[in-house]
Amino acid sequence: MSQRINKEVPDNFFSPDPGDLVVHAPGRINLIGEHLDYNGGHVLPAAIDHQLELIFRRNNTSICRVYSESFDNYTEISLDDLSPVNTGWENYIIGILAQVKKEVSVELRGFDCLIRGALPVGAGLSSSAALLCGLAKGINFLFNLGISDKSIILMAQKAEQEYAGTQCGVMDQFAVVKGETDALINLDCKTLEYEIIKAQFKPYRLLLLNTNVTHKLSDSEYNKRRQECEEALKIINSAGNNFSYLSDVPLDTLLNLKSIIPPELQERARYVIEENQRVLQAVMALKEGDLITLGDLMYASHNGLRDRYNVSCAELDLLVAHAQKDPKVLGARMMGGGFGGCTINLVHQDHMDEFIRKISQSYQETFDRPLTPIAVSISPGIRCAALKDRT
Ligand code: GAF
Repeated sequence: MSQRINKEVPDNFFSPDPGDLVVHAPGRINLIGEHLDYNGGHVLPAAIDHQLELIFRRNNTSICRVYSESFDNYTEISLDDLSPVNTGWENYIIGILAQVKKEVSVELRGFDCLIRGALPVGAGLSSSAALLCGLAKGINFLFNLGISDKSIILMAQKAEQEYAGTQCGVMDQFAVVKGETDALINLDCKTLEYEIIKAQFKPYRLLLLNTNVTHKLSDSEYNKRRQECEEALKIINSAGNNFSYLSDVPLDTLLNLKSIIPPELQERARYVIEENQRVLQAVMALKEGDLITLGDLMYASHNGLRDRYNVSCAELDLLVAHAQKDPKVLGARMMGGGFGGCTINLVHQDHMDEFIRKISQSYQETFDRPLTPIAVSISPGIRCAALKDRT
């Protein structure tokens, strides 16, 4: 077990000065294409203007000292012992340090890191990918390690899988690192090839609605869904097929094999195959400026996640149903792993306030819980700079 040496922030913990390295690590949205990354499908994420700020300084020891101001969490981790611990936050940090250590041939040295700003945890905005990629990018920059973006993305994914226990795909890390201003990433998760698509939503805007129901993916059904998909693929291939990913299976093939696939697995597979088609249609709709079709695809995506993939919940369903009745909202769906978190909505810019007012009231009355609206702009992925030069 790794030793947690200290709980209190020590007096000699650094106060940032203009020469320090600052890394901005954003959260992400996903317009459509949920649970497709680990099924080799296409996804359509983007980085957003809500972010963590990580400030780094070398400390010339073999200890990494990390303090999150917003959560008032402090930890010290020895680079000589990177075995997992019981608490979540530290495990992320240990996990990415272990990945970086494995990746580079030089000896890794210690640093101090102050984390400011916050992304809501469990809201489906990928706060963990922002933290992991932000740390990896910062360490890479601080020690001039020459690690490529692609390796950073894959290392952050591995850290989450091995140290936090979520068998996640690659979408979140990719969006956090590769996001561009006002653009969506049409990412093929099988090859990691991607296309940048201009996000032209005017006069509509993206609005997230946070249910404030917090999921913890590793505790939830997320890993189970991944296993179910692997199981469905195995059965399909046992009938003489040789597909590498579930998203490659034609719908007809699935339907013809109904008699050998348990009903629940059929539903999971059907969702994956249909959602992948929806992403490709959404890409076309975006390129043609057809926001009505895009919105319809978002609603269809939500229905699939609710009825076939079973990862929605009453709170998310109410929000999407409410949006669907409103003619000034073109599309809405749950976003991310599910079981809580946010919906993503495409709302007319002149109607934002009224929509938020009415849906918040209905949400509060039904669940006795506040709804948190988060208007988002699509922003660049991770940036590193000296604190004095930050934008
Ligand atoms: C979470 C995971 F981390 C992603 O990899 C992805 O599977 C997503 O849920 C669902 O699309 O954010």
